[in-house]
Amino acid sequence: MKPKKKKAKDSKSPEWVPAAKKESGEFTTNVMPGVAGCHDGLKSGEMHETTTNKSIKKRQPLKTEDYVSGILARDRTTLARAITIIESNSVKHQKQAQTLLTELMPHTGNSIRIGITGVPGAGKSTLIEAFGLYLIEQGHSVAVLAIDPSSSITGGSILGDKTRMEKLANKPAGFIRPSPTSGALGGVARKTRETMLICEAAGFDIILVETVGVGQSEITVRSMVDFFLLLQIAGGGDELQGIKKGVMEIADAVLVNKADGDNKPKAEAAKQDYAMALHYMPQHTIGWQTKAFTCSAVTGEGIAELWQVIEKFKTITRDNRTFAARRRSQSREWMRAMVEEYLQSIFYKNEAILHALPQIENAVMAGKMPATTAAQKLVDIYEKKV
Ligand SMILES: Nc1nc2c(ncn2[C@@H]2O[C@H](COP(=O)(O)OP(=O)(O)OP(=O)(O)O)[C@@H](O)[C@H]2O)c(=O)[nH]1
Ligand SMILES: [Mg+2]
Repeated sequence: MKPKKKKAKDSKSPEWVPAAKKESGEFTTNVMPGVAGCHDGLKSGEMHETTTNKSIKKRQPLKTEDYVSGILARDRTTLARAITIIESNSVKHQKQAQTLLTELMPHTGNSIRIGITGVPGAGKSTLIEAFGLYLIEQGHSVAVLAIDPSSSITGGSILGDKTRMEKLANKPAGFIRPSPTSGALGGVARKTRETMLICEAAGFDIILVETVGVGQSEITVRSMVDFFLLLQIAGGGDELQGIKKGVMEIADAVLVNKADGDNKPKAEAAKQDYAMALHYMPQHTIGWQTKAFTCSAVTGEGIAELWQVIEKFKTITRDNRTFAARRRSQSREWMRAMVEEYLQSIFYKNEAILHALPQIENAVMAGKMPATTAAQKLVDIYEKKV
């Protein structure tokens, strides 16, 4: 027999109970008073950290001086938050980012900036992880940034890279920041350049910038690094992949990856082909002859040699002053590119231009007005000459 249910002390009967059960009070349903505090029995003041309003509150933005001191103290959280400010499109954040960069300028520049490009699947991320870990072992600190034109559309390789470079990401001397995801290449490039500067201020002495080899992004990365590495693979059907696109002409080294296992002889043969092709190409960096090498990002063979090549490059270009001269001209070109971008954006937002543009454009497209005349007309409208 079931034990009789005792009526709970503070319970009340429901509004209706069967008459027969009313007296005994053994009806199964009783109305209980609400739980004081939380469902887990804690008083309301003792709730878990994760459920308090405090934790879902927006993080307070830091003052510029706090960003500066945090970055100079090599605090990664502050660094990551500062990058978020740099990547933000809000006018307020952009202003703060510029003040921050100005403050940090004296602490930037003490690194070697290395660009790495190659067709999708060439092994860039795998190489960066192996190379980054090697460099950390040698006592360096390594920041990895990416300019990935495909990620803004698919978001795909961001996730991939984070898992592919897991070991490097977990090292205190390693820092990985995926490509900023919004905007045109110009905008992404600005953010990556500025991120590079604050990583330098945070003490990273080696900056690796990865880009997937799909055209314009390679030129963009070349324009922000000291050393440009083209990663190739053998047996991709098109042995001399870089030649057609002219990427080899802007490279400081060509590295044939995946030189391991059965693929080793093929990789060696590809290296010879590249060496031959490079022989006929003009020097890209004064005093430096671009050469071809092989490596395996998986076995690690050739990784130490790659660093030797880069160190040699650094010594030669520092001695002949190409290193500093290139950085100076890169800064000037960058500034000019920013001016162009800004002027273009205010031009096309101008009301008079917005008004006149469709008609003039149609006339050009219909072959009724020469493009040069049309451009001049638009500029005259902008300058209020007509
Ligand atoms: N055998 C061999 N496989 C490699 C080597 N390096 C990379 N791989 C493999 O090649 C594939 C692509 O490598 P990733 O490092 O993702 O190539 P990626 O160039 O970064 O590719 P995207 O970011 O998509 O452009 C992966 O499956 C790697 O494991 C290598 O040296 N040897
Ligand atoms: Mg990759």
